[in-house]
Amino acid sequence: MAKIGSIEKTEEKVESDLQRPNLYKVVLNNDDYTPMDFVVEVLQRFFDKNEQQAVDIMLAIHHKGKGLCGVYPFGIAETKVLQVNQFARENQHPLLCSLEKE
Ligand code: NFA
Repeated sequence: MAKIGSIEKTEEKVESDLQRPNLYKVVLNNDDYTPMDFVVEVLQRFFDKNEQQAVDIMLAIHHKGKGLCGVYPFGIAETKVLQVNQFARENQHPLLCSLEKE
């Protein structure tokens, strides 16, 4: 058993942690009020999508309720969620960005 901080882990778990960082899905959720153009802008600005990719993802969210924007290690995923939700609030839109464990 290896001890990291105060948490005990098996050697196998320590190895797998090193090989594969903990990945999180960043998703956008549909709502009835955020303009489609604003969602497309968010996808281009924060998730490096081109216009066609952004439109496709926005329409998938609009029709299915939510959609995958990207998969990132925890720290980056958390930052994207905070930045997108702040940007939406600054522009008075209810758009919600959230995290899901991979
Ligand atoms: N459903 C929103 C509309 O009809 C558009 C939207 C798409 C909002 C994706 C949030 C996410 N204006």
